[in-house]
Amino acid sequence: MSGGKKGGFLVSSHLQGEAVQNWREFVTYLTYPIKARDYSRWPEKPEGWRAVTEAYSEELMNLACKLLEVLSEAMDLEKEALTKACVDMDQKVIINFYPKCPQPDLTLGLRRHTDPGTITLLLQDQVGGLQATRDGGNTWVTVQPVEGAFVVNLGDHGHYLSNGRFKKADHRAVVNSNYSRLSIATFQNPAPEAIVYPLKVREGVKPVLDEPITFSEMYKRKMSKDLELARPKKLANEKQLSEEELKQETNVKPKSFEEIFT
Ligand SMILES: O=C(O)CCC(=O)C(=O)O
Repeated sequence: MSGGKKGGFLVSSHLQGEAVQNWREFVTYLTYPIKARDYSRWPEKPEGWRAVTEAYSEELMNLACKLLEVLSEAMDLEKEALTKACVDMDQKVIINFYPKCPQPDLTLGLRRHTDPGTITLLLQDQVGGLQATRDGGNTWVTVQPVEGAFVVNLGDHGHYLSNGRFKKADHRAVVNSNYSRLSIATFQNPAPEAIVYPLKVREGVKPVLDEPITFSEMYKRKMSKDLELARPKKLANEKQLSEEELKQETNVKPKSFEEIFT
């Protein structure tokens, strides 16, 4: 099994040029649409892993569809509104392993981020390390693990569809020096060509987006914004650059949706 564009085993997942690297190893693979599955990138061991994974993915796809129905109703929309807005829902799984770390204060398991998709179902072990913030990262609340329970995070897509009424989960993972930690994140995403725009805009309220865009375009913009934020920090640390030099050095072309996301 190898790393690569459509999944596989990877160590850390920092953005190109980012100063802080994530203290994690992970396996990632696409599970939906079924035709996109690339079994050559799925682990061969332990025996039975593939069958269990397929069953797990199907159960989580069903659960996600139910949750989207509930969310649609909470947004005063018809039950099928969110699933329809996803066109044909994609699913991607990441199994995160955070080894115990001798100096946890100097790193993060996974840097602060929001998930790009509609919702994420996260299963975490009993070690704990998931944290969320509501004030832009000034304070962090630990999401205590509950045995057998999923954490459901709203992603950017869900946030935009609700016109910002429902907030995207701004989160990160910290590590500790005593225990390694495992989590499984199942990302429920719209199809790349799905249109991202609020499904209902209340009277007198401004839409959170200027225009409808595709999910693939939304993702590209998100990645290029993240790159912009990450690179200057790293460059400024490495060398004393003038503002003009910094601008030129940070003018990197963002990768396409297909390059990054699949
Ligand atoms: O491990 C965690 O608790 C968070 C995982 C996560 O946010 C991710 O995989 O995107």
